[in-house]
Amino acid sequence: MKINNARFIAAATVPTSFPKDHKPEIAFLGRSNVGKSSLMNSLLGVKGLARTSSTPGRTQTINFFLINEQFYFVDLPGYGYAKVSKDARHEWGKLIEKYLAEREQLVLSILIVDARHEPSPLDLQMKSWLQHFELPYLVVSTKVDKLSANERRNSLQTAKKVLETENITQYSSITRDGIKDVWDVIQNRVTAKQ
Ligand SMILES: Nc1nc2c(ncn2[C@@H]2O[C@H](COP(=O)(O)OP(=O)(O)O)[C@@H](O)[C@H]2O)c(=O)[nH]1
Ligand SMILES: [Mg+2]
Repeated sequence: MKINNARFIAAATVPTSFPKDHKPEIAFLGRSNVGKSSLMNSLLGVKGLARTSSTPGRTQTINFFLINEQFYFVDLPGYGYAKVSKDARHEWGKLIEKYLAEREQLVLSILIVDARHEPSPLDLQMKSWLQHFELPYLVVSTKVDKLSANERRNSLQTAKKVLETENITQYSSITRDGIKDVWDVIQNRVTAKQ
């Protein structure tokens, strides 16, 4: 897809601040530091739109980026950050749950996992959740540039087994390996909605 325009629209802490123009939304979720911002930036071919950072857990807002005036990338706060208080985690859960369960214009959820590690129980829980709500999803296993060809094969096999899904694309935000597959899925879902 040719990106003509990508811009930040809103950082929301409550559903009333979500955009109201009913454009299709693609949500990105995954544990803190998994490479979520890097995935979004590399898909768009920009640097620094969705902020990348080495201090995980900083983003506690739902951030909306409008792409080509047509659809949104939605950056959900990363989960599983140990230093966040129990209360903050609870608030996080409620906001995300509300977004995923009730957002009508959500056409695709992209769950990001780290190709170097076995997906965690929280990752599996997120995937089960998406399935439970019958939300179309794609798992993107990122950072494959760090793996050898053999490790890549094993990583994919393990991720499929642990997450109990075939719906996984391997990716690298550095080499942009897998970018066509991810965009194909996004584009299909965006057009399906229109
Ligand atoms: N080698 C490599 N590093 C990556 C990749 N994606 C993200 N990173 C690094 O992982 C760290 C966390 O990335 P970030 O996008 O901020 O993660 P987020 O917290 O999930 O948004 C940063 O140091 C990135 O440079 C990738 O595909 N390959
Ligand atoms: Mg981020």
